Amino acid sequence: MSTLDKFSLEGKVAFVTGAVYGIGFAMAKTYAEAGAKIVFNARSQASIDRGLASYKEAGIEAYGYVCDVTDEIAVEKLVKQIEAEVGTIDILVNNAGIIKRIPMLEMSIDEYREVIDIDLTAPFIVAKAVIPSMIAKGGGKIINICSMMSELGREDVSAYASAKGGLKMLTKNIASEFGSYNIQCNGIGPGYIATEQTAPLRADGHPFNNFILAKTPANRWGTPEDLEGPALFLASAASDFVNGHILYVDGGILAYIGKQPS
Ligand code: NAP
Ligand code: GCO
Repeated sequence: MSTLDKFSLEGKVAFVTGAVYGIGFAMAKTYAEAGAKIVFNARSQASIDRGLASYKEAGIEAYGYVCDVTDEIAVEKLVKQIEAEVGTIDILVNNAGIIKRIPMLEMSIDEYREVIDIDLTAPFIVAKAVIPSMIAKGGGKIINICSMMSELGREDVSAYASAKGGLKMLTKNIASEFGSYNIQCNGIGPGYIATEQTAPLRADGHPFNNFILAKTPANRWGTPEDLEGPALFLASAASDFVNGHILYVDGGILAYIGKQPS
């Protein structure tokens, strides 16, 4: 197989959770361009319909299912439904996620638990449902969407940072426990990406906007498209000996102390 052929996903089934828009949609679109069948889920039929329309507009015939990733029974049923209707899942991307920006002393335990449930427990639930068939098939790829907050803290994101830090270690543990079954589990750690999730931080004149530009050597917010190449690499045979790695796609944020005062 030539090196470029290793990036092909022909004949593969890719399940990208929460891939209605944003980062997940960009990754799924790339996987489709590489030949994969695309499966995604969301919490409402309205979101599914929105996603299906977007995929259709991009010329992609995706499969969308209503399923809350925190519901273990529903996830187990969904995986069996996908296997029956689409095929065994070769590539799982745990993309679905939320953030709550609340000062820790003001955050309720229910708010904390909601973030942990979606951003950390759900990737465990979905991976646990998918791995047995990957083992039976002879291997697979699992990609967990981590964050700058897998490495760094900041005010008001205690639940999110706890979840994304844990997701980094869940990634390494899945890599350790299932590497012998030819399953590679890696993470992608996006920097600050312009999506609906970060829209509040990019509002006109929001001080955080200038803060992030000063913390990013690339001096710009990332776009979901910046994640397409790294996502294809980790989903393809090109990364068959990469396992337990968190690939940060951050424009250099983690390497940079920040723009020095002029
Ligand atoms: P987004 O635009 O807010 O999209 C999040 C997606 O997740 C939506 O489609 C949402 O669908 C879905 N979702 C949320 N909770 C769900 C649940 N319980 N069950 C099923 N689907 C659920 O987010 P994004 O910015 O693209 O981020 C995607 C991932 O990247 C997240 O894990 C996020 O933490 C991570 N990330 C984002 C950035 C960034 O700067 N944007 C940086 C690093 C990491 P519905 O709400 O319609 O159900
Ligand atoms: C925030 C942002 C970040 C990004 C991302 C950075 O409030 O700090 O939402 O958390 O979403 O996770 O990698």
